[in-house]
Amino acid sequence: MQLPERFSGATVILPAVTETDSIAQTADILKKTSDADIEQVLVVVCDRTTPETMKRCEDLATWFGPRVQIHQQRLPFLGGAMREAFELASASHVIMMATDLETDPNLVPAFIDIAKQRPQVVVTASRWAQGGGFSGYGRVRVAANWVFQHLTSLLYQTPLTDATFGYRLFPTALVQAIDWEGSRHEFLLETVLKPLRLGIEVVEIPTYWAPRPDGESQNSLSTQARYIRTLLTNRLAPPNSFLRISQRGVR
Ligand SMILES: Nc1nc2c(ncn2[C@@H]2O[C@H](COP(=O)(O)OP(=O)(O)OP(=O)(O)O)[C@@H](O)[C@H]2O)c(=O)[nH]1
Ligand SMILES: [Mg+2]
Repeated sequence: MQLPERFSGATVILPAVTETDSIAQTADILKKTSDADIEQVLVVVCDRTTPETMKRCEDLATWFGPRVQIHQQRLPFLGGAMREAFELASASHVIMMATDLETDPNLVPAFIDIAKQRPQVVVTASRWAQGGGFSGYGRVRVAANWVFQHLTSLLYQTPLTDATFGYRLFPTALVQAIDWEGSRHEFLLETVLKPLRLGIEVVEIPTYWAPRPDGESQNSLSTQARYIRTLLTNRLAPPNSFLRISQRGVR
């Protein structure tokens, strides 16, 4: 795997199912804060994407012109969407985020600043880092999240504080070298566990989480139960098995 020597541009991945106004707000912020650094805007839609959301996705060309690519996913669920987007990414770095404003687009310049200084690291947003936090997440959910984060730190021997939040920047070569497995939201967890076990440095930046202003979450309790399996299997398997066969032995 040949990690990039420098940051030359970002592919921003925007998955969408039921979002409307938040797509336009995301685009506004991205354009205002990071226009010059965005090389590709990869929108991923599925058969559950509503006609109104689809229309809002098509409108993204108003902000980004030919940089926008709308991809109809073939693999199901959020993991499938992200895995296909990773394959299509063409910039040196890729930013995995959402269109529901839960991944604060104002943070994109901070991700990119780190990538410019340290092009080979993964950058991840943390709600538990000093300066971050939650509002409206629910006390039980925050408590369960805290327990899960501490279990992850213990099992993976890492000081990172937020393994489940799917707002990250990666070198594109890294995500294209890994043989990803997760199909639903547990994929978000997998995207930090596999790089960690491969010995890739992961840097955290704090973020504040607030619930989405429109549309519906696609995450469910049964999906969240899959996180445990992801946590254990990625701890037990040998790291070399995480790489595509063509990448093994060439690190
Ligand atoms: N293309 C596509 N996008 C998806 C799919 N599932 C979720 N998304 C999008 O991915 C982003 C995050 O999904 P959410 O369902 O809000 O999940 P979450 O915010 O991680 O989880 P919660 O905090 O539990 O709501 C949103 O922009 C969704 O529209 C999917 O199957 N396909
Ligand atoms: Mg969400």
